[in-house]
Amino acid sequence: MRVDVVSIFPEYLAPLDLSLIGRARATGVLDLAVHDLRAWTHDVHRTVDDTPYGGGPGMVMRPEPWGEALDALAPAGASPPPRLLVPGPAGVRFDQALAAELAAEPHLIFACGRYEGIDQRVLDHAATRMPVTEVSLGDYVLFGGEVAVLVVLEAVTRLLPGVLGNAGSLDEESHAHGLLEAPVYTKPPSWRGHAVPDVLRSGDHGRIARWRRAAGLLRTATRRPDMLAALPPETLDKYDVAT
Ligand code: 6GU
Repeated sequence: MRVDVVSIFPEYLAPLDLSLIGRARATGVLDLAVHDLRAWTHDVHRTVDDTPYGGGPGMVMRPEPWGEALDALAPAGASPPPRLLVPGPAGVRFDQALAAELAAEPHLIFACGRYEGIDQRVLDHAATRMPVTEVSLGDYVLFGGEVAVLVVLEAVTRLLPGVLGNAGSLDEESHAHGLLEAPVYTKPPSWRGHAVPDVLRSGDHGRIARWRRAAGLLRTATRRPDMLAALPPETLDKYDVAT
């Protein structure tokens, strides 16, 4: 997968060299480039922002540098076109389903806004050339899109083939089936007076699977009733009702 990130703070994306994302880059699974938006300015001050039309607080990112950046990174007529992602609090909520969708794309471009955001015409014009998705991490406000890019790329990269050693962990994890995962334990069997649940040490794989299912349901019901309500009823089985 090819990924381009455009930001006025490219250093903010330095963690993308680390850990499993760094390894995905080193092995060629992820071909990622971070670009400084100011490379596409032409004035001596390398201006990227200006005051908002209509008044109001803060500054808005001017369209010209963004237009040139997208011309350079998404050449006209590219097929398939890249998908443009614009992080911001007004976007659609990022979730595991969107992560899976993005993991299937050959080329993503992230446009990181700062200040009050990017002039809307940049998105409107880009949408005539490629799919554009504004994406939000949740209901709170950040300074800019850079941290969201770290989050989205981490969620997407671990879904790319060959990145996770054990692909089975993708299937069992929280959110994979619309439920939170059960708590996990390792050795020792008792620690500071807290014991590991006996069932997990029983060796009975059927009982263990049912315990994990029930524990995941209980967690989901107490912490995320919205997720429980969204579960299609046919995904509940007779054990869920019985335990
Ligand atoms: Cl993606 N960007 C900004 N600036 N604020 C946010 C966000 C993104 N998601 C939640 N708040």
